[in-house]
Amino acid sequence: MRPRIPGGRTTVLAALLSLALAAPIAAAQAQGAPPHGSVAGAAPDAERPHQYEVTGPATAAARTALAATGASIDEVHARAVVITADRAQAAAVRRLGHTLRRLPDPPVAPPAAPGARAKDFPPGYTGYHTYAEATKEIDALVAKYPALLSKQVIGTSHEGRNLLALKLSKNVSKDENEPEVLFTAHQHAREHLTVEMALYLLNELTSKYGSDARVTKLLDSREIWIIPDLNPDGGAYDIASGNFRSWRKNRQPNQGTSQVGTDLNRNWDFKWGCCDGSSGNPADETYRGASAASAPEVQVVSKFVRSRIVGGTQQIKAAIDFHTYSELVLWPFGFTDDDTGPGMTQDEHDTFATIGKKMAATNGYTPEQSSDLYITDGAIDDYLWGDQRIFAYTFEMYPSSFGSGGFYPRDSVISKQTSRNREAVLQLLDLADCPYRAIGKQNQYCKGR
Ligand code: 0X9
Ligand code: CA
Ligand code: ZN
Repeated sequence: MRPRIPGGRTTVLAALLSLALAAPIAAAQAQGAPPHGSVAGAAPDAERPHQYEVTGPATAAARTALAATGASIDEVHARAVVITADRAQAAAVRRLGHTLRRLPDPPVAPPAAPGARAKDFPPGYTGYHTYAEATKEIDALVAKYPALLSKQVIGTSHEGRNLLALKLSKNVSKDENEPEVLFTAHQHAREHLTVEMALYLLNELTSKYGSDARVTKLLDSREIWIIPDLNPDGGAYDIASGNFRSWRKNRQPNQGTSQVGTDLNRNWDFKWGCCDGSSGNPADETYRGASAASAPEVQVVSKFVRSRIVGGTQQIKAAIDFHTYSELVLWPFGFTDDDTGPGMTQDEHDTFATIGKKMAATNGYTPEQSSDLYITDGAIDDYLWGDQRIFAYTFEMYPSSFGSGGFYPRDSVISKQTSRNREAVLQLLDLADCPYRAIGKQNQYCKGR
């Protein structure tokens, strides 16, 4: 059967959670998180959702039922979860019989002038890259390492921002017959740390080529794709008012309603909307969109992934999609509780689990099948595996809980929390020539490569 969330971790987190709940502000500050609470004069944002600690749900089935209210589940504990919900979703969760406790909002900056658009992250967060800053940094890296790094515009977001794919390899301008690996980030607008993860990888893998033996060998023998920002519109919207908006979805309007946005990680074209793992209500955090791949951002990236089928063979062998938060390494499937079944043999499951645990041993995250948390349908990792047979993982980055900053940890953590995943990334790159090597079955599955 599926592994349960290890008791040790849940116990520690439960203790942490109750500590933070007893004195949220003090606990948060003790751990280096930003001060919470509103600054006098800050404009209240009636629309913005809030985080709640919900006591009650103790099984994946109970959490899936809770997710059906349209709230997003941000943390999972043995007998409680943390959710993000608007007023209606919070009421629906209460109707399920659970007890809700509201958590402090992310920090509020002094109000911007009416109508003014914030150009940068607020104080304490300026180390995060806005879309414009990330673009500038990427262009500078491409100019500095033209033989190793190339940039393609693979399409545009709903609001017209460029969606980029960066390729890293020796002889980068040639399509060589080398195993390819894909790293994606920032499907969810408020998960800004994931863009920093992508930028860290771009910097690390270019600047260490020729001096670090492992990096050199991997760039010599792999083709690495990095899509650093799947949801630039959502990211910009999340910071535009000068206060964080806790926004999750993209910024695509929905017909017949004023409710904006699709949850990109419920919009992928594999078992889309199949299994109560997403919402059909445009008002919800986990709205799956009008149809599979209806979000332009998902369409563009799906098309890019399919473009890597060369001579009938998908060149991309492995992938990580970066999210925050909870410090987890997740693997498919998310749409079903079953470990194995159609589309997932025992050997495939064992390969996923073995590599997932190996990576988690390097960064201290908790490894598990994604449906151990709750059911999700239309998520990217299910698509990449189910449709393209790519060994695709989801990483939920720092922190482990809202007490350490939740979706909004300060910029001082960026360096430590991105480099923390270096070893896991290098291991996946190394295994990309034959993931089945992780379970000793390379001769059975990868002969003649
Ligand atoms: O709900 C999600 O999309 C992810 N959590 S987040 O807080 N970043 O929104 C978890 C997805 C888990 N399911 C799969 N990876 N399939
Ligand atoms: Ca190459
Ligand atoms: Zn996410």
